[in-house]
Amino acid sequence: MSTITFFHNPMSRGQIARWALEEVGAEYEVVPVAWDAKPQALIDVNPMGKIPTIVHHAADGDRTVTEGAAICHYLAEIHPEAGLLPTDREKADYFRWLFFAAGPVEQAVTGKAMGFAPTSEQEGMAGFGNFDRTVDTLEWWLDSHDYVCGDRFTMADVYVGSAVDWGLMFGTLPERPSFTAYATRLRARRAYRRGKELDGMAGGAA
Ligand SMILES: N[C@@H](CCC(=O)N[C@@H](CS)C(=O)NCC(=O)O)C(=O)O
Repeated sequence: MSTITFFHNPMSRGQIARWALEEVGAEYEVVPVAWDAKPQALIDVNPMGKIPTIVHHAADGDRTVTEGAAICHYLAEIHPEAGLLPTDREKADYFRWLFFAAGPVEQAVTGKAMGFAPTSEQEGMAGFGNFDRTVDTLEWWLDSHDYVCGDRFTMADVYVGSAVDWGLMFGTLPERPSFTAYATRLRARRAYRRGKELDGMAGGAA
């Protein structure tokens, strides 16, 4: 049995986990998930039935991880040799932007794509404030940082970078020079390209 079981559908956020798995050189087995016939083994470990979901077959038992951002960080933790964990100095930036992408960016982009926007009275309660505030804040950071933690690629870039990459590809994020430059740097990575090839997405469509 492989060390990791990866429940996956290439037309999904599963691509984020695929890229992370390739970055750390994990040994994993893919269980394909059709939306209209989800395997019971997926539902048993994740009643949400969502992708990505991984099960790590550790020496002391199985460990399930869901949520793309958590999977990225977990993989960096169990593969420290890949060098994608933050140093002490980098931790603040790493966790700040990893959670910013999983929270405000995800909410802002999903809301906009589905036609929801908070009124000005609701903005204080909405974690992302509004779409423009969230996007401008991400741009503010990437204007002066090549990667989330500065000049070095870390696992946070797989998740934050996927948000930017997908946003530009689907037009759910506006074109900004720092977004385009960041996505270009990430798309040149060997593990990114390998993941897209394995998912049959090497042409760029997600
Ligand atoms: N909060 C999850 C979201 C995962 C998610 O929504 N995945 C979608 C595909 S992109 C899914 O599995 N949809 C199938 C369904 O909801 O039945 C994460 O961050 O990983």
